[in-house]
Amino acid sequence: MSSSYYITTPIYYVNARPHLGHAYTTIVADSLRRFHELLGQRTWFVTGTDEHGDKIVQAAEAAGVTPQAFVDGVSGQFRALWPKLGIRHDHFVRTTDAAHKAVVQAFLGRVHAAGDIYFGEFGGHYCTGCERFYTEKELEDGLCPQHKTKPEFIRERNYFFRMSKYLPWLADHIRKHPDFIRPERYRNEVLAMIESGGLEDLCISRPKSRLEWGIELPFDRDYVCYVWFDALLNYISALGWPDGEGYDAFWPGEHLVAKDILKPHAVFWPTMLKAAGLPVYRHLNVHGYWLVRETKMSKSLGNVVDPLAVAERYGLDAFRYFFLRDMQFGADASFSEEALIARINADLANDLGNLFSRVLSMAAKYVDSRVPDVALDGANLSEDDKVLLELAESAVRNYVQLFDNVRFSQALDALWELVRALNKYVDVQAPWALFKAGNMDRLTVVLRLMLECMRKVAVWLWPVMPGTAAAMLEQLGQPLPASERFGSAPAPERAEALRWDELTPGAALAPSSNLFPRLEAPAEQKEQGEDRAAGKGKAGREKAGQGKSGRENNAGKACAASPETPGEASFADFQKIDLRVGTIVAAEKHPDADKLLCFQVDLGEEAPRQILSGIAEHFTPEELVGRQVCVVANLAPRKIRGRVSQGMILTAEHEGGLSLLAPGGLVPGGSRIS
Ligand code: ME8
Repeated sequence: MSSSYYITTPIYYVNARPHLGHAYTTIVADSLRRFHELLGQRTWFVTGTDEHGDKIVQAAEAAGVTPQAFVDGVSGQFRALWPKLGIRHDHFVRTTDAAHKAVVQAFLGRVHAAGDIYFGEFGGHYCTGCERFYTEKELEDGLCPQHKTKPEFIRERNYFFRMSKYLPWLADHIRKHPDFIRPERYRNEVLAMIESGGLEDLCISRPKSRLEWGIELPFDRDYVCYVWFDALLNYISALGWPDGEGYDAFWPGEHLVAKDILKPHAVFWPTMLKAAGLPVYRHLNVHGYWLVRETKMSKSLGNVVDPLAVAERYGLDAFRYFFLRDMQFGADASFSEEALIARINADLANDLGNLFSRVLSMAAKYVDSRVPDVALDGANLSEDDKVLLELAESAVRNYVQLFDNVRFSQALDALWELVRALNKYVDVQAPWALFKAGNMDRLTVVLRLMLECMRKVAVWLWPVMPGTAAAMLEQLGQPLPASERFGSAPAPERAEALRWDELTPGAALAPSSNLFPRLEAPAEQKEQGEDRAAGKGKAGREKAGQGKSGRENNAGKACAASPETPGEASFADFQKIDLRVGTIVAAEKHPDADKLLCFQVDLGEEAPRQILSGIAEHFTPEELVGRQVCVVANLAPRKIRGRVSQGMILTAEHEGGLSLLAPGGLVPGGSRIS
């Protein structure tokens, strides 16, 4: 592993405001940089704006301002957005910066002096949208394949870069370095592009008579540099090439782009570097498009999503998590609020949030919210504990390896294996039972082990969800250092993955946690959800049994199997039902349903549960607060009229109306009914 890590995003055109696609690339770059920082590497992260070329001139004209005023404005919007999305770049490069211009001219001078730039006449189909010439062969029905517009045929004298000279070397380099361009599908695409023989020398100038808004060629003042040749050089101008400290420390780095700009990054850029005698980048990481309603975002279709609005509505870290989890890196993915909400509820509220909430509430009850002072050595670990530790170690190892290979979705899934295993471990170890039995030795081991594993989860989530990770670590009594950087503390990945006694014994834990409250589904989904909850239709019933934890699964099956008139139940069937005594601590009418009451019921767990019951015709909410009731505690959660009900209150129907079942005398909340 190299001691330094340099990551870049494309520098974005300033002819449009930043949207969801730009936010994705930049958030991924930020996560990658944080991940490598966590591995103990020295990191550098550059993003910026691409401000020259025809497109910008046209956009400025349309806005009625000078190109400079125009680019200053939009570049400022990009720069202002990134911190709001939790992005911490080290340098923001602009192609109109004097330092960048000087680098472009120095680079052009070097390649020209080496004889790889020549003057010639050229006729081609020019697409303003792409800022490039197309050959006849590349057009589709005479139209630009990207923009579906008719390019203008232009014949003019220009400067050319001898790109074709370096193509055999490039093909060889790609073959010898399988992850130079990744994922593989793009590597194959580039090899096919080179092998097709369709690539020629690259026209790298525009006569000033046609375009003035660019960087002047150092060897001919009548020409400006082609926008792509200029833009690609940002990756080294940002490091102060040729003799800046940053260049020495961080080049070669790696790039992150979407598939739309594969060719300039996979063909133009490495051949440019080779011609100038510079090392090529380590990896080109290529992702697909975020689609909205199955199409690429575009202003004219009116489906452009504002990333800040999404982050403000659903929470920044949840949004970042969704981005990395829902896109298989390399393939296209569909963005929708429904998908975002489903992901937040399943992974963050149910799995992760619930884990923190349960364990911290138990720690509050049983160990006075202190990290138990107990060593996790072989002697006091049970078989279950050892299995959990092994699973945790392999989950973290897989996470690190997958993340490093830009397979973010699979990496997070690997980490979630640990989150899910922890939730299961709580169910199986039943700390409440250990407490009741006075088995504090075992209880402290169980709690400490879970807290240590939760710390692992928090640390490794930091690249993706920095704010949440900081909150989780704080809740675990291990606040991040004020600088909020892991980089300063060397954390070689294996040592980090294998260490288990990082928490400070006696450190104060948060008494409770509410990291990710469940979100409501949008209106149209709500209907479907209610149908499912009410068990209408086969699909609904089947879905009810698809809960993630074993507890939900069992309950789901019990639910689906419940016939109109109960037949004989085996003892094993009966044992599946978890009946408990609960105390109603709060009650209110459901705002949208006359017959429903919503209760908060204390079942001796970390927090009261919400349970809905259709008994509003028989009771007022006020008269029930403080009453004890019998509850089916392991019923799969159901959504009823927009609210989740986590259990069922048992009643007896009789001629006189309805009675609540209750124990004969006052008993502790959560007492088992058998
Ligand atoms: O191409 N899904 O700038 P650009 C995912 N200036 N990512 C998307 C996306 C989508 N729907 N839409 C845009 C340029 N992106 C040049 C780059 S680099 C030397 C010069 C992201 O503003 C993605 O990263 O058109 C894509 O490659 C980039 O924005 C294109 O940005």
